[in-house]
Amino acid sequence: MRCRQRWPFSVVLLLAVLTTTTVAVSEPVARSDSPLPARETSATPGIVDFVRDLEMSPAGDRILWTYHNTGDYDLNGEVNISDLTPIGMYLGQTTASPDWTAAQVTDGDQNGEVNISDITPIGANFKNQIVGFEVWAANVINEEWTQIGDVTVTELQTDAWWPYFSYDISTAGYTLYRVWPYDYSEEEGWWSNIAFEGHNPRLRIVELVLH
Ligand SMILES: [Ca+2]
Ligand SMILES: [Ca+2]
Repeated sequence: MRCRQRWPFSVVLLLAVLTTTTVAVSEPVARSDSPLPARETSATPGIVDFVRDLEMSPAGDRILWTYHNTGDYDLNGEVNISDLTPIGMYLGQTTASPDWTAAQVTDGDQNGEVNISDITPIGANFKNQIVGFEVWAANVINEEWTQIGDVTVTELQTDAWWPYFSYDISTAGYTLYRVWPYDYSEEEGWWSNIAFEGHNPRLRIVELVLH
């Protein structure tokens, strides 16, 4: 009797990506209304999802922000074919699952479940990259900003409700902070919001990481 051959799940996912999704690369955009220095931008590769939730710790010794690069399910900074693996790993997980904190990054279409439809964001964001973030600081918003450091995706932290970055500013000596994402070709994304003492846009990272 002849047995029907079963294909590995990863192969099925790969075929699904190649046949059902359209590859689209976003063009980076720089802010034109910012007092920060302007930069040249060009097309490809794409860098997306600027930081909206930069915040300072209550002690004033750290700035923190979450990581968002839709389709980068394995959190290595780039959306590519390897991001199919986490879909297989977390397939069927929902918001009710005990390990949803780990699985939720793979819910790329944000419908509350990891399933086959989460392949589509991989195709839609294919090759989008975030290699790291420059950290810039100033004392007055409209005066000169200075780059004081750099944080790479390899420093991503995963011990909270969502992957995040943390940068030590305890000896920096400034009052205002922003971060600026960049990719392999040093294309830049958008400036983040400004973090300063006493003003945190969401406090969600601080609440859940530091407490
Ligand atoms: Ca990836
Ligand atoms: Ca989903």
